[in-house]
Amino acid sequence: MSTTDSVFPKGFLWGGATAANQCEGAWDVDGKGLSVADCTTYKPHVDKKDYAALHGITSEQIAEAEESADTHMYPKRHGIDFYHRYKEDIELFAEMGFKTLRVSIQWTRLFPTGTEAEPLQSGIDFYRDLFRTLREHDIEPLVTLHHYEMPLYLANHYDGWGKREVIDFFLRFCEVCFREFGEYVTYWLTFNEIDSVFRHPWTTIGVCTDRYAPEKREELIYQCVHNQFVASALATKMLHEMVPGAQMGCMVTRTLTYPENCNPKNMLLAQKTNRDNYFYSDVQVLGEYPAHVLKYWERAGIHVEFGQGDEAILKQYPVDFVSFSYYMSMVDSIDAEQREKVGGNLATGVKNPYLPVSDWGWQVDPDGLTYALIDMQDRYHKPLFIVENGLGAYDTVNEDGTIDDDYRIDYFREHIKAIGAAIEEGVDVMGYTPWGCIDLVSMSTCQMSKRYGFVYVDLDDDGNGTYARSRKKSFYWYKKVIETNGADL
Ligand code: BGP
Repeated sequence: MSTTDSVFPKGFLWGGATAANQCEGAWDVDGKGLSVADCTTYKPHVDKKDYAALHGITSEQIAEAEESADTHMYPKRHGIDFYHRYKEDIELFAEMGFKTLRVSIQWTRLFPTGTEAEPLQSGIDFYRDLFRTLREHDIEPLVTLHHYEMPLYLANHYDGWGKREVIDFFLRFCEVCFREFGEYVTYWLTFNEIDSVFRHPWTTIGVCTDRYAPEKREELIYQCVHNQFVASALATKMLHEMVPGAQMGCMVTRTLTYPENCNPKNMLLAQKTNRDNYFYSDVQVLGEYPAHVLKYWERAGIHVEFGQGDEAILKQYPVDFVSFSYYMSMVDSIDAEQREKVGGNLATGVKNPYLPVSDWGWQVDPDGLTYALIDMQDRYHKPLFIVENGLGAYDTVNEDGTIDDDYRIDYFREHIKAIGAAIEEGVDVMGYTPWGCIDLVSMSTCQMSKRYGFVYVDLDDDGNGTYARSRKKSFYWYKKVIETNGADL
């Protein structure tokens, strides 16, 4: 098969996605400060108390982590040591033919507490070299500015993203990024999965829910989100001013929800869930709050502080493109109580009888990706970028060191076909970066054994292993997919 048989546009950005806090390791070197990610747990299956910390860490635990930052409070501290091995890893990505690599910048490598007036040179040097190396391999960096990596200091002293000052701290960080890395980076993303705030308030916005009275929590979370919306718009403005030609995208989780059946009550329920999911991209793309959210705040007595001119800022500086993660679809039912559930570690819901589930209970649904793409195109009329998708699975290493991950190949084949189907319907898709293209530490479970990669990393859940990299069967398969621009699946 040749590229001429492909439905994918020329220049389609095939690649892979990572996040710094899940792969870099080197959590305390060269002056780096602690981030919220450094204070979740490494071994949730061993220590239940720590596992609870993932969903709202207590202030005592934070204090403990700040002082000692040792033993059980360090999930992603070691990562896969990408910080020291990125050159070797980029060689492997280049061998697969990657056109792009999604990485993130740890705020705490540049500003250890987030509040310093000047950035650390060590952080600048590291990321400059990372981006330069990518460019030397003809790999376009796709850079997330904020991927669950808020400085711990800000989380502790500013109610996470709750205080307005955090916007200025973030913009100072952005300014350094655009100035220092702008010559290498064209595509930027502001906040990873900005809609995850209620699922993981600690991870996303540094809000330790235990600290606040229940009736205040929701209001605070919305305040954080609003501050992030404003920060996102101002970062977009700044990027356009500082780096001509560069583009900013938002990043949301697209969790498509189906009604259980054609009962109009279920239709309404699913519509509400989908609308709530769209809220975050609606504001960043359309530049205004949807009426249903404002109405809800009114009903619930939620008061969110808007700065003077915030509405105009949101309207004037929408993002250039829409990026999203897509892993699964969900089902809504008014009879949910009586239905069988799928117990994902990220989201739980009613089981869809038509879909298989992954080892972690995520419902695998390639057609849902076609649906999501078409739906988003109709809603936003902007280019779309799938910046996360993939199958977390247990891999087995054969005696000769090979890994036959045919299940992963099957997963990707079906999802790439699904993207092709949307393209044939006229959807403008910029690229596709499967999540965890090299095995890395899981965000939700902090396990290494939940593997997504084309590249295997010899490391187990307890941190044992050589860190050696090896090519899985899917590595060769994906290489061929890229070579033929998606024609040979
Ligand atoms: C997304 C996050 C990633 C990533 C991925 C897979 O929600 O943006 O950081 O980890 O999910 O999730 P997990 O690692 O929990 O399997």
